[in-house]
Amino acid sequence: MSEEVLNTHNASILLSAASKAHYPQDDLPEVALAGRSNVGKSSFINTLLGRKNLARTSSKPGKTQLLNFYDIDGKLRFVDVPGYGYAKVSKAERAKWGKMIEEYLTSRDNLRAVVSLVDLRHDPSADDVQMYEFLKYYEIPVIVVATKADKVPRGKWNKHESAIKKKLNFDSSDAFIIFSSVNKEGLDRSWDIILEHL
Ligand SMILES: Nc1nc2c(ncn2[C@@H]2O[C@H](COP(=O)(O)OP(=O)(O)OP(=O)(O)O)[C@@H](O)[C@H]2O)c(=O)[nH]1
Ligand SMILES: [Mg+2]
Repeated sequence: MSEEVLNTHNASILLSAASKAHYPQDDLPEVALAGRSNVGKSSFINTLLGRKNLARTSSKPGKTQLLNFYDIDGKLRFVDVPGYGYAKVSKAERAKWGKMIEEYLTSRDNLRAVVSLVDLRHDPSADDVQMYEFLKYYEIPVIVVATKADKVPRGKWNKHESAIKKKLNFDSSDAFIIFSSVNKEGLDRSWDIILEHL
């Protein structure tokens, strides 16, 4: 599939689901977005779809509570996953979150790849490392997107990229994309790599 056959602006929220029984029942390919709360998952979706606020973004973390399925031109779906690592979440809620995301990632046949978002400015958190290891363990194709690149001077990108890769024990056969929702750095490459996975 290429961007020529995919009208990326023809996108809408399809449904929100907490468990398998509520997932869409067809075999369209899905790409899920995972990452720390506030890292920019919803902004990434909006940027790729050229929309301002289709996926709800917030400066308050922990806003996305369910798996949100977005339909793109009836051909592909993005699945916005609630962010992890938000401190003000109870133990019980965290456990519920863990079950929800694990169920989706380990059982969903539609899943083609996970975009694992990290913040280009910082070393990955323990949760980031755990998520990457989880995806590798289950052999789920992963695309690492280092976001908020507009906040790091271009001359320091390489240094930050190396630090992130080292901490993740990054597999050099995975894609690594430097991205910004503010200036659209990495937008074309993100689409190219996502479409390669379908
Ligand atoms: N400067 C800059 N800010 C960004 C970028 N991406 C996201 N943000 C900001 O970061 C905040 C969080 O973005 P969201 O897209 O809501 O993050 P999220 O990962 O979906 O957060 P949760 O839904 O809580 O897990 C918002 O204030 C965004 O405007 C980026 O590339 N550059
Ligand atoms: Mg979000």
